[in-house]
Amino acid sequence: MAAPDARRQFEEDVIAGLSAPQKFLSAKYFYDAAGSDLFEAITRQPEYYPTRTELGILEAKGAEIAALIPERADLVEFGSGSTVKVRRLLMHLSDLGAYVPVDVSETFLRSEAQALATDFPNLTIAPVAADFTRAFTLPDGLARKAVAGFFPGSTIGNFEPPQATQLLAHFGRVLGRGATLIVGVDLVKDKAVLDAAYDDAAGVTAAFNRNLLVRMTRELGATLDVEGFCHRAFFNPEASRIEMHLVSSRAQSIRFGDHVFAFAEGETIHTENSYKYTLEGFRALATAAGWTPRAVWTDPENLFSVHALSR
Ligand code: AVJ
Repeated sequence: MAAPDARRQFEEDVIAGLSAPQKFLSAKYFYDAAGSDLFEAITRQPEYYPTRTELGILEAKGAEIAALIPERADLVEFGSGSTVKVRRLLMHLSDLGAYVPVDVSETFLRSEAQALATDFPNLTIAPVAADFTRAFTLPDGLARKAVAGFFPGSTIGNFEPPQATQLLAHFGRVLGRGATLIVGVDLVKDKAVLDAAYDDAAGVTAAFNRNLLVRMTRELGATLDVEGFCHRAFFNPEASRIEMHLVSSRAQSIRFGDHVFAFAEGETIHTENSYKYTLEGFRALATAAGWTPRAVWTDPENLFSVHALSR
């Protein structure tokens, strides 16, 4: 993390999170360079079904999904990251106005846009470096004949349901009247399948979770024992979410600067929630956010869903 503002923000959030009765950290801190690589590795684990299942849906139903995006529309992708998924739509959208990837990582945005330009030479690409959860404006010069949004990956699952509603309403304001929104949403399923997806046998998700501790030592100069915490992930059916925690295997403390955060044996840092929806549950959430559910596609096993909404 280069920017001093970003470092200070991380420090403030660590202090606030480790001072709470139930210690917690925001899942957004998983994604430094090492964490992003670990996430890519998670998506290749046999137990982690979401990425390959969503890609399968986009592969099989891409033409149908693209048919709901109006001609000459500008397509805005929120938190674009890699362009693997949007390519499954772009191949069916020869008359797009512009593709507008929105991502906080400016370097990644540039390199991905470059690669996409090579493969889709007729596509207008207008990247925006911004945090998609905050107010931002679409680039000048878009035709805006119609506007569509794309939000794959079940990233929506990282938000508490009221915040997820607010986020979809925010996308509505960014995209404007008459917009279409395509959202990927992970589904409630057998607990054993969910638990395994977030606790793979190879230990990649465990390393991803522990990377938060590694970041604290490297970026904040924290003194802590990374090996003194273990990974715990489980589906909480009452809250309909996967919870990830770092569990202290003994009484110990994390220190940096003048701060000392004491842990009892078994005490946890809650590091992530990943909400799982039913089809009806997600439609209700979208409706509360001012969208009208139009269509939904799932895989044959009903593991994952892709929703088309309009407003
Ligand atoms: C990127 C938020 C969709 O919740 O499945 C994967 C993150 N965490 N394994 C998810 C994650 C642990 C992932 N999302």
